[in-house]
Amino acid sequence: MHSFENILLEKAAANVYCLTVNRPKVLNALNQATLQDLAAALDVVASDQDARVLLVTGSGEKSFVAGADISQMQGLTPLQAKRFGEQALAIFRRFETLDIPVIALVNGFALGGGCELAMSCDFIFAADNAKFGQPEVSLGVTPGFGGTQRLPRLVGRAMAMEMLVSGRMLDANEALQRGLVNHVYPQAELMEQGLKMAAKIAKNGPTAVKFSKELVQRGQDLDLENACAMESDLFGLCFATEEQSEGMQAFLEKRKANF
Ligand code: DAK
Repeated sequence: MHSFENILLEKAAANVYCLTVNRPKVLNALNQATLQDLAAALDVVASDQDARVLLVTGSGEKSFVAGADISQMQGLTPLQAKRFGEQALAIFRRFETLDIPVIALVNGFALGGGCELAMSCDFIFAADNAKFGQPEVSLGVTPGFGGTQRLPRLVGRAMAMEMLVSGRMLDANEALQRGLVNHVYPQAELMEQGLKMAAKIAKNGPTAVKFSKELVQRGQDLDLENACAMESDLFGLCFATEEQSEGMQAFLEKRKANF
C-alpha cells in the first residue's frame, strides 16, 4: 500500500493496482494537492513492470469524484485557473497514455472534474447509484479538464451539448444507454466486477494489450488509412515478442498460454 495524503494506492490483486481518491468529507473533490498525489501515484504504477491493470475509484459509497474543489477554485486568478486546468489535463492524459488499461469504477457522483476523470480512463463500470454530469455552467464556468472534448467523443455531439449547456445529470442506466459506461452493477458488486475484468485482462499477452490500447487511443484521432497503417505496424511488431510464440504455441498444444 502506497499512502498519499489524498489518494490510496494498493495492489488489489497480483498485477492489479487500485487507486482511490480519498477525500470523502468533500465527496472526493479534486484540489491541487490531490492532483499532485494522482501524478505521484501514476509514477508508481507506470514504473512497475508487473502492473497489468489500474482501477480508479472514490472513497465511500456516495461519490466517485464530485468535481474540482470549488472552495479552492473560487479565488483563482485567470492565470492560476489556466495553470490548474493545464495541470489536470496533463495528468488525466496520462491515464490514456499509460501502458496498461485503466478502468474507472464510478461509485456515485462523477461530476465536473470527476466525470472528466472517469472519461480519461479507458472504460467505465458504474454502480447503480452513479450520476454523471458537467454542471460547470451552473457555477459560471466551462469545464476545464477536457469535458467539452471527451464527452462528445463518447456520447455524440447532441447529447454532449445538451449535458454541457444544461448541466443535466445522467443516471447510471441512461449513461449505459448512451454508451458512456460499459456496465452497471449493484454498488456492493462494483469492485468485485472490476477485479474480475482486471483478472481477465491480466491473463492476456501484456504487450498485445498495451498495443491494443495504444491503437484505440491514438487511432481515434487519425484518418482511417493512417490508423490502419499504425495497426499493421504494431501487429507486425507483436511477432517480435515471446508472447506471440507462447500464445500461438499454447493454442496449438491445447493448453493455456503463460504470459
Ligand atoms: N468542491 C468542494 N467541496 C465539495 C464539492 C466540490 N466540487 N462537492 C461537494 N463538496 C462538499 C460540500 O461542500 C459539503 O461540504 P460540507 O458542507 O460538509 O463542509 C460536502 O462535500 C458534502 O456535500 P453536500 O452536503 O453538498 O452533499 P449532497 O448530497 O447534498 O450533494 C452533490 C451532493 C454532489 C450534488 C453536491 O455536493 C454538489 O452539487 N457538489 C458540487 C458538484 C459540482 O458542481 N461539481 C463540479 C465542480 S466544477 C477550469 C474550469 C472549470 C473547472 C475546472 C477548471 N479551468 C478554466 C481550468 C471546473 C471543474 C469542476 O469540476
